[in-house]
Amino acid sequence: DVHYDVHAVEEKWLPVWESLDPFRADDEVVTSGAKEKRYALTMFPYPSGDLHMGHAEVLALHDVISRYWRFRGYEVLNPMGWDSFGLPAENAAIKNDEHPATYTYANIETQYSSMKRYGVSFDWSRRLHTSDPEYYRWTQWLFLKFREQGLAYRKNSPVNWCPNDQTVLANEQVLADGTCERCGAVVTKRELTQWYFKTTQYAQELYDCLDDLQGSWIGKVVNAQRNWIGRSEGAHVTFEVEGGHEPLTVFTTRPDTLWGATFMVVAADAKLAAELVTDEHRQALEDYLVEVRKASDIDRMATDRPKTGVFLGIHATNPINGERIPVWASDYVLADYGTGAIMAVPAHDQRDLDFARVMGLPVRRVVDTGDDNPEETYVATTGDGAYVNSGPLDGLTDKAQGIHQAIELLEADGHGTGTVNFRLRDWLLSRQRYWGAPIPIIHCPVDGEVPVPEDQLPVELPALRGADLKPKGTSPLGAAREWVEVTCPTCGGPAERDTDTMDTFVDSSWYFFRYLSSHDNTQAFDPALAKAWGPIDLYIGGDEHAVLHLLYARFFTKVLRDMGLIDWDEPFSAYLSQGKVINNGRKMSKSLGNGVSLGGQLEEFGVDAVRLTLVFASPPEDNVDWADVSPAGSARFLQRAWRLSGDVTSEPGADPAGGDVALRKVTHKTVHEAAQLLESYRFNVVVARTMELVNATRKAIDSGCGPADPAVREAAEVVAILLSLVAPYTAEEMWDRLGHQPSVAQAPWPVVDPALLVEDAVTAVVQIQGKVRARLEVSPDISEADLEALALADPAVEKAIDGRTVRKVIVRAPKLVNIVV
Ligand code: ANZ
Repeated sequence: DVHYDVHAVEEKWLPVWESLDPFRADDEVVTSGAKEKRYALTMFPYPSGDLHMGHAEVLALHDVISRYWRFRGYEVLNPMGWDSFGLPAENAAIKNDEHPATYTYANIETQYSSMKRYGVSFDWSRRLHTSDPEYYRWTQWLFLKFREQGLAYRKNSPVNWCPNDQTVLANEQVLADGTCERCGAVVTKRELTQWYFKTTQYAQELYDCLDDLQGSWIGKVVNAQRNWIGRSEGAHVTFEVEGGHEPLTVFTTRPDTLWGATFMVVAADAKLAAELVTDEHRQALEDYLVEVRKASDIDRMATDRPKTGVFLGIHATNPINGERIPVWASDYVLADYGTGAIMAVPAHDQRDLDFARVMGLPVRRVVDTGDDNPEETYVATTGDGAYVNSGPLDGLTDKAQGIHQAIELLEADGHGTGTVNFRLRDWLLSRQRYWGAPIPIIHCPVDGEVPVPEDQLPVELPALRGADLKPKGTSPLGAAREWVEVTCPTCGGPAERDTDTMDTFVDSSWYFFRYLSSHDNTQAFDPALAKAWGPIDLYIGGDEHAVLHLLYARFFTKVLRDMGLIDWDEPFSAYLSQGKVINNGRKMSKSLGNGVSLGGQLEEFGVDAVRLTLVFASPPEDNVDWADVSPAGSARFLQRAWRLSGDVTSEPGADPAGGDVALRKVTHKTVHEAAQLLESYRFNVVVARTMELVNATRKAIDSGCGPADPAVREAAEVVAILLSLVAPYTAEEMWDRLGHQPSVAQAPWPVVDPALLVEDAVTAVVQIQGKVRARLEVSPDISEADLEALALADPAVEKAIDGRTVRKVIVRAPKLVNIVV
């Protein structure tokens, strides 16, 4: 009876849990207010292959908090599903020559049984897959609702194009080095008509609400969101252009430097450039554009990149001093930021200065910062300083004041206005790929864009069995002629379906609403349930989604609120991103050959040992290096914990009141601290405390009060309950052997007796010549030396000694000190 068979225990408890179904969330008790709710969410996986170590970690962490909340009496909603549309599944399917649906649903089943075996406390009755028509029907419905409000629209513009995946990408899907986040190919630009969500309409609110999330969201994610939205305060300034053109408006964060604007630059690939260029310079612009189309936005903005560009042959007038300045085109100005045109102030902007230097354009300093003159050094100065050559600003020394005055001057004579600009772009959502939700729009030569009537949703994907789904630059759906050719819902004439599908990030922007009503075929979700369950109390997920998914989900939430479907502003009250599971200091990868198979680890050590190892290894947000941890050690610890349950000889329900006080104190202190640690997500420390309690209990059994003492039972039961947060099988087995009915997940959370938390103190009496002079509160195990020192240092004692020589000190720790003078 010293070992248990981990796999046999897994086999034993899985069907019991299945029939007990202890994790089903009850809507009724929450809508009626009978119980307080907690909504625990973890990112749902893509069904590519089986679960891996990364999944194992996030699931283990997530389960700690969901199980804990349930113990504390909350009604917990803890759902799971699959993000089952998208490129990973489609690419894998193409590679394996399978239909994406076959591949996807087979993987879902594999992952489902792995999750079950992994023992996560999900409410499986709410399971969903975003590629099911019952799900994407509502994705399409939401798209139409967004469109009704002008929040989904189509426009023609240069878009990011992945030449490998042959599809467009949202800005968020292009990495900092200008490559595709999925396949690593260098992203280029293409001019296409595409669908967008108007995320920019919510830019200000998406930005402002981050202040409220600061503190309950992991800090780096809040910052990443802030940077991505990129709020800049500045001004729009309008310049008259010669040759009968429309005036040119620029966005600038430094209107105070207007006196130093010596030329203007428009984005070479913006329509504006083609409109402004004179016939004489047109060919040069077109030649230049061929080069520009090859570069990514990131490259283009890079300060250290050699500057290139062409003169457009025209001049503009600086509104503040009437100066005539040339207008150029270059790729360092982006077409879709601000107005796509800038006033160049080379003395105080390094990119402008580099450009001026290459093109031989004038440089004029207007702020003397005390640094060397940029006109000579070619190092732009950006700090505060005294304004020079700046008319009414001369003499000022404060940048904020300069900006303020410049805006006032511009506003006074109608040449500009103060404004706020955001880096955030509208979300490009259409994809030229098969495996996604079809865009529910019909294009009619008479009526234009016609929404598919709601009662005809979902627009189901045509099966296209056996068809070639390889990306060709246009959607494979175009090949399904019978599907494409429809009659127009408005005029009844011949029309065609939109053949693009939606970005998978659309599917995942609202799945946490669908969990509330996953089987409701009358609505996307029930607003009453959203009111009762929302917002999500803790969202755990990977860093890689810090910008894209979280931002899109926040955007959807705000739109749904404005539609009156929910009454909360932010979807995730708290957000935690887990670290990665690495090996030998490096990310696990095929090429490094350092991958660790989750299946192999589970086979060797069992589910509980793997889960415990992952939770114990580090705080949730830190990486876990599999080379530094010991699943074998975890397995040994679990066996040790389990042995306690066999050693207890008192009966279930034995009153611990008269039991061993020392052990009881450890037990109660452990429960008390565990609760505090769990509330602050310090799960690894909870495991450490549980280990200490196991040791204390072992000691009590072997060399203390003995196995019959009810304090031993109390301790072993607490071990089972705390362990159930990370090692549910071992905990269930312990609970059973301790004589209780399953499941330990339904056990009452141990009640802490505050009296047992008090650190003991005893009163030591200090006598001088037999007379009591002081009383000291000391620890019961204080040493004789410490007690003597304390007594002699006491002011009352010192006073009573009054400078006389101490002859003798008799110490009886911890109660008595007798001083003879
Ligand atoms: C004149 C100026 C003088 C500027 C100066 C800066 C310093 P953020 O902070 O990112 O919003 N800019 C505006 N539109 C641009 C575009 N489409 N592509 C590239 N650059 C653009 O940056 C705003 C500043 O970036 C603007 O302020 C503009 O240059 C430039 F001493 O105007 B500034």
